[in-house]
Amino acid sequence: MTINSKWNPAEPDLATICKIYQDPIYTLSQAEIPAIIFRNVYSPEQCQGLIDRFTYMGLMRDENELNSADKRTRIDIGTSLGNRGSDKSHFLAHAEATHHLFKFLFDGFENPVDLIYNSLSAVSPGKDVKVAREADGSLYGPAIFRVHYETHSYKPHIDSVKYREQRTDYAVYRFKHQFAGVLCVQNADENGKGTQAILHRCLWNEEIQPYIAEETFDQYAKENNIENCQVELEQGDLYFFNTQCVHEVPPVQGTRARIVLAVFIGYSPDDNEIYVWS
Ligand SMILES: O=C(O)CCC(=O)C(=O)O
Ligand SMILES: [Fe+2]
Repeated sequence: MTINSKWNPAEPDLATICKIYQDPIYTLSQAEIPAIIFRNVYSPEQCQGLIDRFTYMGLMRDENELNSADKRTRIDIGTSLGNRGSDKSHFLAHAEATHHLFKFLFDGFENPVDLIYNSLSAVSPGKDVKVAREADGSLYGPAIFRVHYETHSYKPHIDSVKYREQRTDYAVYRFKHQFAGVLCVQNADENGKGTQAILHRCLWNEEIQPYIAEETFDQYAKENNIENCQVELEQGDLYFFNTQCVHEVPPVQGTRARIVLAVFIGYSPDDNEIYVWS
């Protein structure tokens, strides 16, 4: 660990972040900071309005409904490359349907997907931020709502179309770095602190892979004094992090779902395009 380098996120707003970092997204690609956090960029009233709409439309399970026959601990609204990418034509058709849905899904609200793209643009000087696409123009899903119910967790992992999924047949494979953007639409556990992500100051490499595979990363991190950063989010906060840093989200507790709007992001310092997908 380098001396004098506490691993703190860049926050809370664009003006402050840009005063300190000339090229915030580059700084994030080097894992010099754990995250870029925009506080309070989407109002809690609008978050609640969207949740009500999704529930009435049957897009997510009503959390107040006890003993539902639906036992899924995660429900997606959108198109996941991770889950659907093995069948490319089906993935792209599903993504096209998501684009249609998202054309009207936010009517009457500020468009939260645009908010993520605009925020990303603002911290990425000189880059053109666009929905990920194949050479023929077909688009990936633009963003995804993930509704996580009680017990759902993400164990320590990384996300990488390059190093983990090896999606050589997708255009996003070209990027050197991958990030995630996550807007907190609802925190779990209304009385407690919610279920908050933990980012480890540890970029993935072959040597740490066994600890991830064997689910002993937490012990490895302790033994090696690996710093971490728990990103305490409130409803309406947005954060970006480097998904090549090992990260995790502890299990959701209680009946309130943890709901996020999430994207993945492909970036190379010498590429003027940034691709965003889900
Ligand atoms: O929900 C989050 O805050 C992060 C989830 C995650 O690990 C991911 O998007 O890959
Ligand atoms: Fe992840």
